[in-house]
Amino acid sequence: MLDKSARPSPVNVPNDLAAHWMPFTANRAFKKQPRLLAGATGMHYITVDGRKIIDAASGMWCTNAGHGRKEISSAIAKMAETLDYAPPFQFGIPQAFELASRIAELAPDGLDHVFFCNSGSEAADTALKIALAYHQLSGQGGRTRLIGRVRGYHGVGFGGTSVGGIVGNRKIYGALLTGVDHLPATYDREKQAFTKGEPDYGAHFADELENLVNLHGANTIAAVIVEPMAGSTGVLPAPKGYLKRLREITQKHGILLIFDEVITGFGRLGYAFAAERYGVLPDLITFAKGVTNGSAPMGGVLVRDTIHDAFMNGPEHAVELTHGYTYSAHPLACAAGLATLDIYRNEKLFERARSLEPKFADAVMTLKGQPNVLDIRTVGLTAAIDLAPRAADLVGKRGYDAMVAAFHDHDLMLRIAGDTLALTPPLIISEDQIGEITDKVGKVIHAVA
Ligand code: PXG
Repeated sequence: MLDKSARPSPVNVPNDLAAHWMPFTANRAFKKQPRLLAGATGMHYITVDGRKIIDAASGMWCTNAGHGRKEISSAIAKMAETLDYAPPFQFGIPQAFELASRIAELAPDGLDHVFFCNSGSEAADTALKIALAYHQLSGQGGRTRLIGRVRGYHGVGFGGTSVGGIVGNRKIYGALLTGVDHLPATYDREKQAFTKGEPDYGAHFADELENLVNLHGANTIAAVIVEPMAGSTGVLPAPKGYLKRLREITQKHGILLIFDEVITGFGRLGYAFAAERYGVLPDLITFAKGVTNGSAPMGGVLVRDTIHDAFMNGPEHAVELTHGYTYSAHPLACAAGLATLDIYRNEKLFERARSLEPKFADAVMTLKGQPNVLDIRTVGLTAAIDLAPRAADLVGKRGYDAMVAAFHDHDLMLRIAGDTLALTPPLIISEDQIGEITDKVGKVIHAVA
């Protein structure tokens, strides 16, 4: 039963945590020892008890320009006062068109159209649906299979969950979509451990697509979706040449290639999109998170001209794509997005990430040799440290303990994926702060040894 009686409580501290069923959270453990945040500025969060916590996670891979950016909050406030909501179906706002053009300008040539939604999950499902619809319109309606990858994460919609390859996220949800298959993961610790950047070993993992084509028939496969760097599953950079090979094979067989850049978009790997870093042109790119610096929910799909144009037929009064959301291109998110892109451009944050990459990689690699460290991977301004599980039946416990110790005892915010610690700081990070985070992570690793 919820206790709804009024009780005096300190500012910002709720007196009952029961009602909020928290997402992707160990609810019972959290509610016994909460990690409550009250504010944020620059590289730091402020906890409800007034502690300053350095953010090594960009919130959740979102705040690439750092926290509390006044340019963004004022743009949101101004828009909220001017235009609270506008229907995105059959009506539009100038800011949506401007933002779409600005994003398309940042994307590789040829990806010139943007379909807006509100999250990475919606972006992944939207991209899969566009791929299916495109084939249907092109007289290839038999292409209905979708291929994801083991250890891939594409959000929590039924489409994204189905093509996703993280067992724990799938196994309690039944059959999911039919006609889905998966490429193998690109990680082999024996061959790749302690690599900075893209591993030399592993381009051949893309060849497995040929086997899936042989098994199912190319004319049944609509699309392949992969993250250029698998983030949620613990930072797995694409092996050298892997994405190019995937592009060659998909192209050869008329299969669309979707890059899920929800994490890698907007500077994380030193470029606007990872597609640019790897010199590979996919057919669709999904994005979210960094597009608004996390300040308002927004996601979207960048679509290649040829695909978009295939829809622009039929009677002009008719809807071309029967898909969209009440909050697609929401005014507040559009305002936030425009202000965010100004900051990225004016402060050259993507270039900054690129120039900091070697220093960041060197710093994090100094943790090699610390207790229980099995592997360290780095790419762009992102790194992961695999710790050994506490025991076979306690997988994830050491990682969880590390996150808790970091927050309560070391004023550090980390992300975890099982026993892997993920570091993905805002791109405004200073070299001193890289050192500070690395020192703190070292202490945390010792604390959970
Ligand atoms: N695709 C990718 C590649 C993602 O990383 C999503 C889709 C889904 O986005 P939404 O906005 O629906 O959550 C994501 C989300 C982590 C972590 O700690 C990563 C994500 C979300 C939460 C935590 O690694 N990625």
